[in-house]
Amino acid sequence: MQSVLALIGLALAFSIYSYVSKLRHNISEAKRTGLPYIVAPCSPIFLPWQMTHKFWLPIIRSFPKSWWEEWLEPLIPGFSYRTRHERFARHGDIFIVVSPGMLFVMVCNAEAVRQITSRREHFPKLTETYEILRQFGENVLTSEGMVWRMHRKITSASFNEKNAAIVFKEAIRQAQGMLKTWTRPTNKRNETINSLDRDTMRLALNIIAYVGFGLTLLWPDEKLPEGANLKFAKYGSLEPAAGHKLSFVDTIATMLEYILMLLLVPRWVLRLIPSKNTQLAADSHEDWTKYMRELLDEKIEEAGRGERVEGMDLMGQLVRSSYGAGQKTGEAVPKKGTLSRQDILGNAFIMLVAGHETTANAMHFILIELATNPASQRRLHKDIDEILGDTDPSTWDYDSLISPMMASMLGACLNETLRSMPAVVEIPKKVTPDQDQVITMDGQKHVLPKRAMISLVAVSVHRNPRYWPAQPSKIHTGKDDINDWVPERWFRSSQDATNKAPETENDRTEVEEFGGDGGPVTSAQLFRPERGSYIPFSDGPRSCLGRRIAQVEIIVALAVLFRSHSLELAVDEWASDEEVSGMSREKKADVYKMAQDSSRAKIGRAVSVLTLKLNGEHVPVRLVKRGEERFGDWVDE
Ligand code: HEM
Ligand SMILES: *[C@@H]1O[C@H](CO)[C@@H](O)[C@H](O)[C@H]1NC(C)=O
Ligand SMILES: *[C@@H]1O[C@H](CO)[C@@H](O)[C@H](O)[C@H]1NC(C)=O
Ligand SMILES: CC(=O)N[C@H]1CO[C@H](CO)[C@@H](O)[C@@H]1O
Repeated sequence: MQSVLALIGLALAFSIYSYVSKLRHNISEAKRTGLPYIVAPCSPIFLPWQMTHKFWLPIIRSFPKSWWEEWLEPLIPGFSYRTRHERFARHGDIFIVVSPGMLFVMVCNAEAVRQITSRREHFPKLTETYEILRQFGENVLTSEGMVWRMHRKITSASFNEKNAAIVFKEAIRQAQGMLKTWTRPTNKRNETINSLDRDTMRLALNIIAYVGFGLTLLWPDEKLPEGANLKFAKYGSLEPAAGHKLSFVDTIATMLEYILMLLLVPRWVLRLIPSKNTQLAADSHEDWTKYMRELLDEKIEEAGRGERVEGMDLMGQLVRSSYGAGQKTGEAVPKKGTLSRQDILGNAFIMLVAGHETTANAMHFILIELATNPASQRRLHKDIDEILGDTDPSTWDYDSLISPMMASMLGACLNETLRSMPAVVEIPKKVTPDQDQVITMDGQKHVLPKRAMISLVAVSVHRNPRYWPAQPSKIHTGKDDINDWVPERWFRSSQDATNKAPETENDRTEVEEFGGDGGPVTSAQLFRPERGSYIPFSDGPRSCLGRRIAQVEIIVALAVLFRSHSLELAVDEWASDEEVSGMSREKKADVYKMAQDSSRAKIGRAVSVLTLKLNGEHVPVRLVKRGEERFGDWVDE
């Protein structure tokens, strides 16, 4: 008995010794960097902590504040969106969270961001955080090194201006589909829309299915447009195809809805749990795998026959670059040194994950913010009228319109939403495992020790007053507007901004070499954030491949909606339609103010689950024809 106790005591003493000595070692490593640091009992990404923190928080907080005040906040999941720029204002543009397990470097400095994103080999992606996304196959998002180079080279070929123009057309069609479901004659007029989140998800899904697979998906009641590829009609159908439990659309939508469950829990475990949700999740996964195999086989056959579908069709392009025509006519054979079958499936899946929720959430937030900020919406209307007049969307021409649209309120609303609510709130990187790396900040050199983890905190660098000139807030008296949604800031001339660092020739060629460039628009009157201070799509060779596509589809959808309509916050919670129509302007403004406050509070409570989104809440809105607004045409004048 005594010897068991002695053994336990020894083991305990040893773990304390080991814990303390690891911590001391890492503290001395942190000192070596010359950067500010805080010491914490574990790292912010320590999984057991992340999973159990809710249990510990009240216990920790019951101790004197001075014991935990310094380190606790950055350890609580959701820290960066919740605290904006506060912690960096306190510790500095970069600070390190030191724990026995690792150095975790939080970065909110444009100069450092530029170096870390451009030196890909020195600061590789922290691919471990994406491990769960690899189970459908190796792909461009989750790989590193030579494998990544090959994937990036082959996938980026599709992301060009020609395809952006094709997506422009499809986005018009899809946005019109969404508008129709909102204005159907069967809908009661002046009806509150409670489904913005679902509808923007559907919009993004329909567009990404087109981008990824060349498929034309429909809105309820819609018919296939002329010239659509009938062979693929089974995927566009709202009924399950033969041998499937779900329709293709439902398969994807369901799978994406349960994505975390599917990625974390093995399928056979899901099958054992007798709940509707787990069974549905497992079904969607099974159906997805089947649909994808069938689609891939069809595309390989097509490639063998030398055919191709019209449209963007990323998967078809991957197949064509990986399979050549065989000896027999119509036979497709794999090419050496290209993507395998599994690789193609992996990339197809990752394009959906990377391009669906990100775009949908951006669109969702833009719509809510426009309804919450009627003055900005009026300016948007004005810009749309100037650029597009009352031309029919089907006549809109990508080449002549995309630049003026991007440089108008359409682009400003998008840019501002991705500034304040970036889909990816923190971009994970690390220092090479075998060598320390030096970065320069404000003329000082800092050694970042090998194996340190890095987080480029997008949401905080987007609110760093050093890079974002602010004006007095119109919403919160006595504060500046850096935390407000103000698309107009994109029209403040860059001359006002200090520290303007021109991008170097080097940066340019790197982006072009790897594809995914944002296009040529520049204009002297626009605010241009310093490079590295605005990273919703990350930057450098590993920046977002779909950036141009995402920008195009979002501003086109906005143009289609707002050329003819206004979006207002619904005020049902505070007053009925009858009450509103009997109100004085002052009373109406008060009611709207309550809806605005409520909407802003919900946005403030957004959480990041894979991407940043509303936390199970929704903001009800009303779509009205322009000229029939109850509030939108005068509130906040
Ligand atoms: C508003 C919409 C979008 C946002 C905010 C966004 C943001 C990002 C960010 C921040 C990254 C870097 C992630 C990291 O380094 O860890 C990224 C990578 C990527 N994105 Fe997007 N994205 C959007 C839309 C899209 C779309 C529509 C597609 C595809 C059609 C796409 C495809 C990709 C791919 C393939 C990568 C990986 C690139 C690589 O690692 O080489 N994204 N995106
Ligand atoms: C928004 O950002 C894009 C680049 O990402 C730029 O081309 C466009 O001009 C910006 N729009 C405005 C109004 O600043
Ligand atoms: C909808 O609201 C507008 C603006 O208040 C009003 O003019 C119109 O009559 C309403 N339509 C119906 C059907 O209630
Ligand atoms: C950056 C760094 O030095 N991190 C180290 C902190 O301590 C642990 C445990 O000793 C090491 O594994 C890390 O490499």
